[in-house]
Amino acid sequence: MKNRRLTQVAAVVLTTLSLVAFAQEKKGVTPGEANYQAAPSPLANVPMVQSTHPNAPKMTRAEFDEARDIYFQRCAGCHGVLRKGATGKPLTPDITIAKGSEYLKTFINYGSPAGMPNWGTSGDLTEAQVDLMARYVQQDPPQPPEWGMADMKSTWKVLIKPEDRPKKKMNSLNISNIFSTTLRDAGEVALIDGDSKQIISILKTGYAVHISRISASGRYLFVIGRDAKVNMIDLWMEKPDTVAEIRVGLEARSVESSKFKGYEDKFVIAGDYWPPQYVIMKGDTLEPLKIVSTRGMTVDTQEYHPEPRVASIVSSEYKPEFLVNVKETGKTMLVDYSDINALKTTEIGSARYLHDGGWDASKRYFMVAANNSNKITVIDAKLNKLAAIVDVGKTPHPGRGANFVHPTFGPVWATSHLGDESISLIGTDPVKHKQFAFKKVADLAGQGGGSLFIKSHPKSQHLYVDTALNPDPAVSQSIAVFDIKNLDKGFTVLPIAKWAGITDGGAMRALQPDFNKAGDEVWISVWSAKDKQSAMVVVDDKTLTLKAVIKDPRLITPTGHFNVHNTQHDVY
Ligand code: DHE
Repeated sequence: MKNRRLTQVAAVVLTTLSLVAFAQEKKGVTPGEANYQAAPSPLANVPMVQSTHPNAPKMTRAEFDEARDIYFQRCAGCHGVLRKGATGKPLTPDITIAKGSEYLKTFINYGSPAGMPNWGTSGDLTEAQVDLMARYVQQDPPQPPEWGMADMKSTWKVLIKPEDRPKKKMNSLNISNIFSTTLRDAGEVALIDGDSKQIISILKTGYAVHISRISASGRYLFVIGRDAKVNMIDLWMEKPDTVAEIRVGLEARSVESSKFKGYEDKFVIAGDYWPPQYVIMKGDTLEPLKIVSTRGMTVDTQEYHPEPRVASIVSSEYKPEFLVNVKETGKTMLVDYSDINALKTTEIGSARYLHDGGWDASKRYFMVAANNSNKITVIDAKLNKLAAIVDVGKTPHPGRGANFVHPTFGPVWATSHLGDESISLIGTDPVKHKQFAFKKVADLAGQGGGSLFIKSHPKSQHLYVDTALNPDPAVSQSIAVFDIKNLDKGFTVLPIAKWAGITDGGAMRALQPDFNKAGDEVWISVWSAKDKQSAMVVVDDKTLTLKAVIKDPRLITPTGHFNVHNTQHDVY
């Protein structure tokens, strides 16, 4: 008892002494002021976030939750759920704490020509949110939950059973010339009639819907949201609508259906960013059948990676196989679905950070960007082999790329780049142009870096290149067009955003040229901010003049748009 008393007395003496010392040290600070400064903080009962890194800046729980929401909506796609990096740099605390808040705030605010958007100066994030994000990326990355069969089945709905669907097409639409148009921030797709340029319908889909793909039969449209929600839309219905839906994960980018002869429309596959896995589903109902994890060793250092995200997926016409491209491990998995209960997978290692890609004109070779490795890898889908790895420009981003016949090099496949203005051409004819096959045969100089998509068409003599993420509005709002027969002449610039006649579009971006079925029109999105007017601009491919502008208040943040015929048959 006596000791306790003594300790209490000592504590009082010490506190008084320290207050006096504090008062002496801070000349002129009266005890009243000192008390005031010592007032209890309102934060005392605010749940704080405690990182395992002592130097991580403090965050309240509410700040952490707000920042986490922004991170998963805006940043995870490039930097990964666990912030291990991919198209974007790794943002793990060992790196970010060393950089410090001021450096991170500047980077988030201004972005970089290598593809990091200027989140602050573009108005996407407020100053306070930039500060929040700079502190967030210095905390331990939260690990989201897994998403297994039970979770999938809890979200799986067959809204119209196959047996209750139309036995023949019930509308008078020319469905092969419909454009499935992503309305990114609205979580919808607009089905636009390619002939009349009228909006047929607007369908609710997943959040920040990413891409559309078409079944082998051309009847079903599959759309996947960044939230991994897949909608299966029946284009034969009187009014095309969703007949089945499912959430295959917490985050995703890719979906495809089986196209090999005898397996048309039999299976659908979707690839997740989180959890890192792909899912094979029944082709007519989206019933989940097989979940396969992509966690594993990286192709280069053979070290384990906890979050190898599934990037592009294509369907082989040579074999009953899906080509599943895994970003962080740098592997293309050729998944043989002929026996769903005995999946055979050929694993082809190439280069890390596989992203988007497309077939060459023969549809035998899959050309896929290993974007952060500045390479295009070529997968031979007939021999299940790596045909080549080709060094190209900085951060290639082809979308599905563009095929055309070059006057000298014969059939080539082209990619543009996020990180520089070059457009790389790769020879793709190992028979009649053997010396050029799977080598970079030329670099064209485009308008600038920040390019996302490039496109041509067998019936066109033009090559269209966007530069949607270029920091210069004159470049990001226009499209460069090359004459394939006269590439040395350079490019013509089409002022797409200007043609749209939008004055208050804010930071508009001309995005993703996509041909119509006939190959005589090119559709381009004018992607404005969510609260600004956007548009679809249609260019006459023969004259390179404006043919139509589609403006409608329902067209909110249109980004990717996919012509049914060209997507179904991989025409690009
Ligand atoms: Fe995409 C394709 C991933 C940002 C529009 N995008 C793809 C594919 C992947 C991917 C893996 C290939 C799918 C396939 O072929 O199966 N995209 C990512 C990202 O990780 C990234 C960089 C960041 C993110 O947060 O998602 C990203 N993508 C964007 C955008 O900001 C774009 C421009 C606008 C939007 O809608 O989000 C965008 N991505 C597209 C489009 C395609 C695409 C239009 C399909 C191109 C095609 O021609 O097939």
